[in-house]
Amino acid sequence: MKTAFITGITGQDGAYLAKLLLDKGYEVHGGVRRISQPDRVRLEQLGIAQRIHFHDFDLTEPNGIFRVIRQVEMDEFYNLAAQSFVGTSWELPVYTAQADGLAVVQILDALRTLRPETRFYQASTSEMFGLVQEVPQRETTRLYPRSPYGVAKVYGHYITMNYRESFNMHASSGILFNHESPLRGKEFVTRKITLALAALAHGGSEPVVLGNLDARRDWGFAGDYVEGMWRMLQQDVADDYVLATGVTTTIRDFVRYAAEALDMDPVFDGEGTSETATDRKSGKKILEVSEKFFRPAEVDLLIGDPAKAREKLGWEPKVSVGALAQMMARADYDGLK
Ligand code: NAP
Ligand code: F7E
Repeated sequence: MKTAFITGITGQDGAYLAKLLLDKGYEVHGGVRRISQPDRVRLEQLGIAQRIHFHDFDLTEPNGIFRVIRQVEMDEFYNLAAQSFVGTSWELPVYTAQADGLAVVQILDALRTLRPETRFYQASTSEMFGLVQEVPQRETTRLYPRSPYGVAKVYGHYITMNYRESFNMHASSGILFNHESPLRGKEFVTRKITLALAALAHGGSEPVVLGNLDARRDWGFAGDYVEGMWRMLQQDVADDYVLATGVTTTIRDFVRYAAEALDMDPVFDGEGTSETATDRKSGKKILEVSEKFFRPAEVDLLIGDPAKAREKLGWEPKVSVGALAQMMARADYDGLK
């Protein structure tokens, strides 16, 4: 039986990855930070909370990182914990740099010292491409991050490569494009949309208020992406891989897909902050735009090329963006019943 340690196990990806590894027969350990009201709701929703060995863990505490790596006899270490919300990274830039950048080298260095044979996964991101220098984006595309989050993740990405090359560690970095699910945090745009539209479908009257509707994202299903993370650590040689669908969609079209899944017929009207959407069937306003949700610097277009992952890992995304919007909208509709 293999043993895995997952940081960020209470998050969206941590929950799906823990489930995948338990299903494969792993012993799963997870790092959780101290908060006033422990919240393991995603792990409970997947019915696995009781099967996980929890450890106190905070990305900003180097001594704790060292201690947990000494204590747990692990074969694989998945570093999924992060300050993962791009918008907040402008408000908490130093904390974001510590959690998403410096903590990565603290983990790698503890592994190098205590358990150099452990296989390591770093949660890198398409946000590193930012102002994209190539379309579609692949492993070799030049990085141009556009937020403190993206900048911090670039450090985590390069230090993972550096420890692999310097110390021959089995350290891989997954450059994952946006991936969503019914377990997605409520502040991310897809879940914000599906929750608000589900409430409207239940008779509510509050439209969803969004920022830039023209941004494009390459959205996949989180359940598919954690399978790719695991496959990276099963390779003989560590490497970096893009996981993406190769399809890009505007925020506006995601609203359209989610609304249609809830039997609405959205009609968009106006431009910029005056744009709205109305459901033709009920006559209700379902969307407004506010300056408040625009970012100081935007990532306008993301579209990934997952050819290397397909070829080397045999990885394929299985859920289209339309099916994803439908899955999330229906889950929120049922959840609000
Ligand atoms: P998420 O749902 O926001 O989960 C983040 C996890 O990190 C949570 O378990 C959170 O704990 C934990 N965490 C945050 N700060 C911490 C700290 N200081 N110490 C210890 N744990 C801390 O994120 P996700 O969507 O699952 O993403 C997983 C990883 O992939 C992140 O590194 C993210 O940046 C990266 N990523 C995500 C995507 C995506 O589209 N989802 C794409 C590319 C890369 P709490 O539960 O206590 O908050
Ligand atoms: O924004 C636009 C916003 O917050 C997507 C994280 O998992 O994926 C995620 O980062 C787009 C942006 O995700 C609203 O301006 C419009 O263009 O859902 P998001 P993100 O910033 O792409 C990457 C790959 C990660 O690594 C991150 O950890 O949607 N947008 N209106 C809005 N976004 C939000 N959140 N809220 C709005 O009202």
